[in-house]
Amino acid sequence: MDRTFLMVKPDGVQRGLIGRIISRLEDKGFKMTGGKLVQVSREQAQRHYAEHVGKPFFEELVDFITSGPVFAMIWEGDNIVTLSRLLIGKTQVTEALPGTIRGDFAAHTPFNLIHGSDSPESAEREIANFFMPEESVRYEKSVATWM
Ligand code: IDP
Repeated sequence: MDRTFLMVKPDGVQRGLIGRIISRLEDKGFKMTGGKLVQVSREQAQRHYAEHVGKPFFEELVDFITSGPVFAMIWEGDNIVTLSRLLIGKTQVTEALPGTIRGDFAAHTPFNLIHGSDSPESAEREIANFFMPEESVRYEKSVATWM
């Protein structure tokens, strides 16, 4: 089963959107297999956003992600990396379409509410940065054959 790392960013936690964001993923039929509130350290944030080191917004991004708790999650589903990014919407809020999480709830970049891995390889790297192996739970959903 494909899996990905999703994280409600500090703006989403502060705005009380954890539940509504989780609902979007549950509505699609995906399965959460790990989840917790985390106060991200600067080192952990720098590892998470290593691909953006040197970009003009990097320090601002690390400041943002460490500014309050995030809700870190592992989710499973067929093609979940691609499909969850479609649900999330484009990075820039001016391009995020209505109907997507960012399109419906975010109005300022970088405050775009949620992170989603961009490849299965990134997902595994990001999961390892946030979760111990025993923190993810294996279980079956009885509706899985219908979705
Ligand atoms: P993604 O979150 O849609 O995968 P990335 O390009 O990986 O997008 O960027 C990571 C995060 O960095 C974005 O979600 C956003 O919060 C922030 N960011 C990206 N581009 C900019 C920018 O041009 N200015 C400020 N922040 C940005």
